[in-house]
Amino acid sequence: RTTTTLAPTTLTTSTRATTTSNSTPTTVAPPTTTTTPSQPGGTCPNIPSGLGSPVANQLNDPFTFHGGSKVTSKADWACRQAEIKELLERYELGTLPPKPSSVTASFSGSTLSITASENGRSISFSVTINNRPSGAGPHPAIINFGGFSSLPIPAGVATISFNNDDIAQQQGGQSRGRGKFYDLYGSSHSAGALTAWAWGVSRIIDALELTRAQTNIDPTRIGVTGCSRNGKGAIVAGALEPRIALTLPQESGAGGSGCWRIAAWQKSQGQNVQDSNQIVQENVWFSPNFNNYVRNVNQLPFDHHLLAGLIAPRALYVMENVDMEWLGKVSTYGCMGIARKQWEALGALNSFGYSQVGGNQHCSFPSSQQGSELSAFIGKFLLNNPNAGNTNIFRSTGNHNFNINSWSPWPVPTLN
Ligand code: MCU
Repeated sequence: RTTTTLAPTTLTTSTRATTTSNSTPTTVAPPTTTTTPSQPGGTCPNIPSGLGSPVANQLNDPFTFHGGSKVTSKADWACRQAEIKELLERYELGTLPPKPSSVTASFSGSTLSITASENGRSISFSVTINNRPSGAGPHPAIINFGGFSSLPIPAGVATISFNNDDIAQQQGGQSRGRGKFYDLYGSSHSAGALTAWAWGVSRIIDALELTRAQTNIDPTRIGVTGCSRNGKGAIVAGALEPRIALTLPQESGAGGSGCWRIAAWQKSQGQNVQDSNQIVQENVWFSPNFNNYVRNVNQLPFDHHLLAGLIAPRALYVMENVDMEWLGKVSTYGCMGIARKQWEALGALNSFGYSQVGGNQHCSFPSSQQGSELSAFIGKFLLNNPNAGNTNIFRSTGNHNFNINSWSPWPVPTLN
């Protein structure tokens, strides 16, 4: 048996997880600390320790703090986002370290080289910037997890190939604690691969800020995308890194745009859907701390509608595949249909898109999502074209037996 103690923001003791595809995941004791989110200028309520009351057959209320008080303003919303981020790190994702004490970068040819140092250790990695537009600039760019994307990215937008597996491996249970993130922070760090990758995305943006004059890339107009497991990476990066202007997860499914509770419900209806129990045995995307909660997700003080809500009111366009039951076709539809209410509360529905179509192979891009959807999001949020088209999208070609409103019975305030 292993134990973990969480100090306010650091993991002081932990062990490497030993999950393999056929074994029961290692569990660790739940943290018991109370912390206050650091929200500059805000008077955020303390986050109570403990999980709170279970939430069943509905998703957690985004507009009620963990301690019970209500979210009534945009300032409160910033506090609630800091709280949700803390809770997600504590129970599911693991700790996201702050910016390292030193980050340096250089740009040569098309290679952006990045070195991050902390506590006497340092790591280096590089990304490739392709299709840099000619012309005055600075130009926007999209970071591609895995270095490849089937999305049709228009001229005028550079692409940045990010080898996320170099930062944190994802080859099943034996990948736990492996990759450059863990070389820097130690192999027993609480972060799962998704959090480690988000940290890597943040360092890419740090590097773009440092090399503006050389790259001619505008670090305030950065998009992020990835498909499937790397789509989970894209949505988590968008959630944890507020400098990302446009988040484009493609077929991320369970552990991405899907909600744990809705996947569990789908499973109870006999559907072959990936759920929390299975996902922690398949790979190391999450913190070992999450293993404590995967058998009873109703006790979590969040679900992935709140992960998405960390992006609100920034732009999010979620692409899903209605033919793939394993991804959680009902779960992503319901989870994002409910997530959308956070953009509604902020008066920002023009920054939210969910589109679920079919007929395409997993991770190949269906043309029906291009002209009026993806192009509109890229045009408006990366190319600064306010007339790029409608970006208030919620659609599925499926006919789901799922009641969004009964799963979100709480009122949606107007936040000013
Ligand atoms: C949808 O993302 C994953 C999924 O979570 C896994 O269960 C499956 O094995 O692989 C998918 C994927 O990344 O496909 C490329």
